[in-house]
Amino acid sequence: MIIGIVCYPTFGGSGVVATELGMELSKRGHDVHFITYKQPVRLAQVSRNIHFHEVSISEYPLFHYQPYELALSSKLVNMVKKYKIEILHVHYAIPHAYAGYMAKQMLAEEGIHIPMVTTLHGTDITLVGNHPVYKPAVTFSINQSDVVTSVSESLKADTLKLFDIKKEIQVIPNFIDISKRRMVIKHEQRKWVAQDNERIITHISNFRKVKRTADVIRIFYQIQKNIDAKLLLVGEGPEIEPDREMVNALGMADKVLFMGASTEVNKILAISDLFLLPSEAESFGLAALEAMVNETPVVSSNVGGLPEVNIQGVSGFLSAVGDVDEMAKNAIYLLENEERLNKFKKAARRVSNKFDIEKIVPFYEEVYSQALKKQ
Ligand code: GMT
Repeated sequence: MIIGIVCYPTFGGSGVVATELGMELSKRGHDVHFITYKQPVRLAQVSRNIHFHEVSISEYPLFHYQPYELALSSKLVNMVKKYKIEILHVHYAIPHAYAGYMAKQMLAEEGIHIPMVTTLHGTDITLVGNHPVYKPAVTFSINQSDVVTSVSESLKADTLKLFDIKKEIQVIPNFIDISKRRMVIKHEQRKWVAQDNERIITHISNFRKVKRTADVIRIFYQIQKNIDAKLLLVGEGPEIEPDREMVNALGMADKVLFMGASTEVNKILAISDLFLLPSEAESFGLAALEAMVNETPVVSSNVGGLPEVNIQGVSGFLSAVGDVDEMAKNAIYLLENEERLNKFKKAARRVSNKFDIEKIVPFYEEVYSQALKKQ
């Protein structure tokens, strides 16, 4: 198949999933065209059957807001015609499903009928899409998609609750390439950030309010009072500066490392003993899955799709949002006993097997076939 993938090219989970999916599809013999405003960060390199087409916007002083949707839908029309793309797969409803629908309509005028698959990722539904400013356009573009998928059962339920959806929503969970992530360098690398006697606790996110990174720091504050430990904070976002101030105010500057937006996520997770994800909302929690595949158990909140990924008492523990005391207690319980920690590490890895890329990507291929049949 010749597949056009539209996504955000940044470090966010939806862009990561779209990029990993495209790379796997290309390995499986499909021709994949990424159409977005920048080369996706996880797209290692373009190859014979992976292509990247940049959507550029011509700035004009009259516009307070540059019309990205217009540029994207025009680019989609041109790329579909030029490369004979057979199917469009848009990740994140806003504005991709809307731009995809416009492209479909323009192409139909020329007798080209192309199906569109929309994958809902989370904030496009629960935080942004649900806002009255966007809601009618989001509802419309989901209903106009030929196939709609969501990354968890929980997100499907939220979508049906929040929007008037007439389409069936198929759940295809996020995935991970299990074969790529068997790191054997754990002990060598951990020396760079921690002493042998220290546990390494990690949090990775885009440091937005929804991630409750202040809770990460509060949990760690309690942990380090009981256990020698370092906290690695990986990522960038609006909460970084307030978080830095909080760390300093709590006198933990020498125990907390701000690592920035790293491309070495797997190496960092491979040396970690525990992953913290106390989010306010999380449709899936790809970062938790990435931790688990690296044998890092997870202490998280119990919102959204997290209970579908992090299994209570097996791969880690889940608590109510904001219950910092319970999360800290669970973290200490895991970290204080070597044998117990190792048991959870192995179990985390075992649970992650269920989400192996090789098991999940065929579901997308199946969805593409369904969508093509609908034309
Ligand atoms: O987590 C974020 O804020 C980024 C966001 C995105 O769209 O890139 O992540 C969402 O999609 C990820 C991939 O499907 C999910 O793993 C995240 O749980 C989801 N984030 C939220 O629901 C807050």
